[in-house]
Amino acid sequence: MTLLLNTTTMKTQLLIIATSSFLAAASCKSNSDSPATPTGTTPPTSGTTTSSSPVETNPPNATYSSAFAGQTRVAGVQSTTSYQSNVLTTALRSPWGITSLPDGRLLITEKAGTMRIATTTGRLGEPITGIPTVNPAGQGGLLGVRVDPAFSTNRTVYWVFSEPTTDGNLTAVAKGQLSPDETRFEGVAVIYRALPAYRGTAHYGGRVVIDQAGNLLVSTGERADNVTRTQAQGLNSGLGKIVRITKEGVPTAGNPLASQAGARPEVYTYGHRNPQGLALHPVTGDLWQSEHGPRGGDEINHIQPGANYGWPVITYGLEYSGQRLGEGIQQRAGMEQPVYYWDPVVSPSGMTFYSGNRIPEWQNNLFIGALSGMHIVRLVIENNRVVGEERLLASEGQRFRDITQGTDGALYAITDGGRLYRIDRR
Ligand SMILES: [Ca+2]
Repeated sequence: MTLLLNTTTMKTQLLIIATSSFLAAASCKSNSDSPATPTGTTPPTSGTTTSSSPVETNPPNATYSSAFAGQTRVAGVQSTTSYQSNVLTTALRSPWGITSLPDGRLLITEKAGTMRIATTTGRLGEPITGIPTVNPAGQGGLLGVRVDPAFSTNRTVYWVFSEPTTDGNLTAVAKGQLSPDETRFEGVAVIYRALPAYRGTAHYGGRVVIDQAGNLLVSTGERADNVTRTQAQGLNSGLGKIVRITKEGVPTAGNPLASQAGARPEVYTYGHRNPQGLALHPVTGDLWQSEHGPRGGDEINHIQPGANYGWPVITYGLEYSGQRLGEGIQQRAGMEQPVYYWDPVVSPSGMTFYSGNRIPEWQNNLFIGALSGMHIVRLVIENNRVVGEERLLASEGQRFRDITQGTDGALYAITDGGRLYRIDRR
């Protein structure tokens, strides 16, 4: 597919149309490893199979002990419902964020600064114009995306991006209205900037979700370097935070830390490193988050307003040099424990809870794209604790960047390599 990716856009579109049906047929896989069933049928089974063995079999980097049972290397589980994955297209260019439009099609950002609409059969639209310039260097680019709950009437889309400024780069949020012909964004405005800017190209965070009250919850990174890292603990900095703002970009009234002296009023939680995943629980409405940790410290957090999530003071990981981080502590009073962590890391990125009825055993499970892990994580969660972990699509060899639930109840996932997957009951 290298040739396809290097062709002109127009030729690419034609090739995609021609190849998508082939891909859909040829790349259909299921959760069966049986060579006797090449079309991917899984023998019917019932009941949840729980293995006592964690899915991770490699040794950890650190020798630290977890704070509670089930915080890492929980028992492995295996889906018993027969499901399949289809590659709908391979022609995306470093896709980063995916979300559903009300009509079921998918809106997808591409890192270099473009956004496209994909049908659920994998047909891609032309890049939508009118998007402010992004700095795509390093980990930057056009990042997370969500559509307004009233998109059908207001056509409004919100996205996160790395904005180049004269002082450096920063994580910014923009919004615009998709034109009726879907070719461009109109009335585009940058509504939030996580200050200060910094001359680096790593750890932007970059997800956005819209809570039940209609506020934007946005994750920002601490920009990676030692000189900015400590700003994750500073309430006067926009780095290493989850911020809560209105659709106009104004700090939401009643934000939990706004009354503290010197605190930025948009801060919702702090002490984050590089949070690339946000998702709202379909039953409780609570915010959950994934965060890239250091070597051995990737986390899932259950977000409590105003709380401190500890970075860089506490972590289960090490510096990438192998040295301990700071005081080498994993717990401190006043700092939240992750609900779950991975050592070695899987590099958790975009995520979603499953609330569909296509695969009932997946309901309220958390699905997370893993980059270095090259699979989709499925976490079974009960009473806000992880009780089971499964790795999906591990044989695909893809860096999964984001995953969302379609209006049809299927899961749709994108990979750094340009693939769009559909995952559904078989
Ligand atoms: Ca933490």
